[in-house]
Parts: sequence; C-alpha cells; structure tokens
Amino acid sequence: MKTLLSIIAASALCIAPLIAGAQQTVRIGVSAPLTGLGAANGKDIENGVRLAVEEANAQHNNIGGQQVQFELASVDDQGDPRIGVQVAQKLVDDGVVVVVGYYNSGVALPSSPIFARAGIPLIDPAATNPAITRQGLNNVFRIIATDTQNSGNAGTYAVKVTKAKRIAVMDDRTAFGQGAVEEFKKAARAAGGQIVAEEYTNDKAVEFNAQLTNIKAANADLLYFGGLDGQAGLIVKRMKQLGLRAQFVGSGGIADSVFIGSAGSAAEGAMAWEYGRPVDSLPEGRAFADKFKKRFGADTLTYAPFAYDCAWLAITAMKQANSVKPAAFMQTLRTIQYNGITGHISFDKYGDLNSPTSTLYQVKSMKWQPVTTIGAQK
Ligand code: ABU
Repeated sequence: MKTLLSIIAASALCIAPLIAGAQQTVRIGVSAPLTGLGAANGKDIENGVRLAVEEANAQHNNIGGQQVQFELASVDDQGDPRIGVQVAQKLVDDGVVVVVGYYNSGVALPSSPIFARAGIPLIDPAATNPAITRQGLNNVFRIIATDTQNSGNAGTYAVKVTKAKRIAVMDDRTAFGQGAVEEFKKAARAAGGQIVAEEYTNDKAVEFNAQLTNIKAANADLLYFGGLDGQAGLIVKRMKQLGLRAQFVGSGGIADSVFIGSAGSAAEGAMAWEYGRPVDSLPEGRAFADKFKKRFGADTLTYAPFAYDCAWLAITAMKQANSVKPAAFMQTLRTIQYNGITGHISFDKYGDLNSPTSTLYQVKSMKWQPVTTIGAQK
C-alpha cells in the first residue's frame, strides 16, 4: 500500500506542473523584404504582425485547452523570387501554422504553392497581382484590393474624371508593375481612353531619360506608372527636369514617405492609387497609427495596418476554431466575418475581399492627401 501511495504521489507531482503550466508555442510566419529596395515596407509589414502578436500574448489566450504563446518567425525574402522560395521552405520547416506575406507579387506567386503543399494558410497584406489568388490553391487569402480593382479604378478615373486625352504608361517589368499597367490600360480603353505611349524600365533602374523623352514627344497629358515608391520618386524628379508636365499617377505602393524623400520638391501634385481607405477615415485607424508609432518610434507606411489585421485575423480564426491546427482554422478563415483596422474582412471563393476599396491620393503641400475612395468596405 505504501509503495502504491508513493507511486500515486510521484505521478501527481509530475502531472501537476503540466496541467498548471500547459503551454504551447504557436509560430506565425512573416515573409517580406527586410533588406534591399523594399526593406522599409517589409519592416512595416513585420512590425504590424509583431504588434498583433504582442497584443495577443498579453491576453494569455487559451486555445484547445492550452495556454498559447504566439511567436513571430520572420524571414527576409529580399524581394527576390528565388530567395522567397527558399525562405518559404524554411518557414514550413520551422513549423509555422500560418504565414503573413508578401510585399512583392513576384515573390508571392512562386512561394505560395509551398505553403499550399504544406497545408498552411497564407494571408496576404500587400501583394496585389490578381493571379496570386487565381492559382487554384486553396490556402491563399488576401485582405487588400487587387490590381484589377485598384488599377482598374485608376484607368476609369483617368479618362472619366481627370479627362486625360493622351495617356502614357510605364512599368518596372515586375509581376506587380506590369500587371498593374495591364489592368489600367484595359479599364482606360474600356472608358474610351487613348494610350499614346508604352514604356518600361526595370525595378533597379535609376535613370529614365529615354522613356520620359519618348513620353514627352508623344505629348502625353497623364503618365500611369506601375512600380514602387523610391523609383517613382526618381521618375517624377526627372519629369520635372525634362519639363514633362503630364500628370503623374502611381499604381499603389507609392503614396508614402519613401516617395516624397526620393522625389523631393518634384513630389508636389503627384497622384497615386492605393489600397483601402485613408487611416484617419477608419474608426480605429488613428488609434492604431498612434500605438504603432509609440511602439516602434516611426509612422506606419502603407501596409502595417493590413499586416496587423492579417495576424489578428489568423489568431481570431484559431480562437473561433478552438484549434491552432492549420487545417481546422483555415476552414474558419473561409467564412470568417472580421472587423479589422482596415475595414470589414470576408472572402470570396478565391480568397479575395468581398468588398475591396481603393483610394486616390495627391501630394499637396508635400503631404499625401486623400482625394476620393472607391468601394464599399466598411
Ligand atoms: N501592391 C503593391 C506592392 C507591390 C507588389 O504587389 O508587388
């Protein structure tokens, strides 16, 4: 009897700490460019997720009967498709249950099938090429308007509202830039617009003399650029130097401080179509921007609110499914109704937003100011 009691006491001693302190670590992956040309936006995305993870951990969530500690597992994809594929596999090997990514559409496209094969949901805060959600994968969700929507709005608006008569386009030959310009052209032509010049560069170029000279010679009154902030800034600077007075309109990923820093005083008057609604028009937008600045000592660029929403969306799906198993909470994601910082989130059959929005901004007094918002996301 004495021996039996000793065994029971010893077993209880072993089990008790497990019950009291039962905790599991749940890894949330992030893939974004943390070095190189897109690093500022990549850090913005990473920090958006970091903030959500820190807030969730402060809540001491219990999911599936266990205390959950969320852990950020971020990788630097350098905005390079080949590196992106390698680090996607690393995230899978490290046991992440969900991934927030990408900044670059050109990285999202080849990397997303890796998560699909591993049964891991990918929630996209920033990469907007429409094909990302049209690959026949069942694990991809995107909480931001696509370029069919954003650049489509841009094309219609350029013809119908700006009344541009002679439109030039230029892109950076990335999946994003080229895709955005294609969507713009389709919409502009459908609205009766005339494309008088089509130029391209590459995403590393810093000199655009030849293309802008051609656009000037074509007597264009509007230039739509498919590319990103730093390069767009250099383009408007060169436009000014060449006396090219066409209205500059950017395709997304441009209305931020990186563009203004790059363009200097030539930024004044530039326009860009961005995804979602202006932060200050969102019920919790200002509070989010303030807490982000307090935590990281810097203003958000464009994508931190979307990345924050991606992470909270995943955590909310885990809580609703009462499971951190990807197969379980991925089902919940498909039908979720979630009110995020960026607006209401629910998905269509492709994993895209049911009600996307996009906003036209213009630099006035060296600040990006909203001009108009299209779409119904509340
Ligand atoms: N959507 C703007 C960020 C760049 C990209 O999609 O590649």
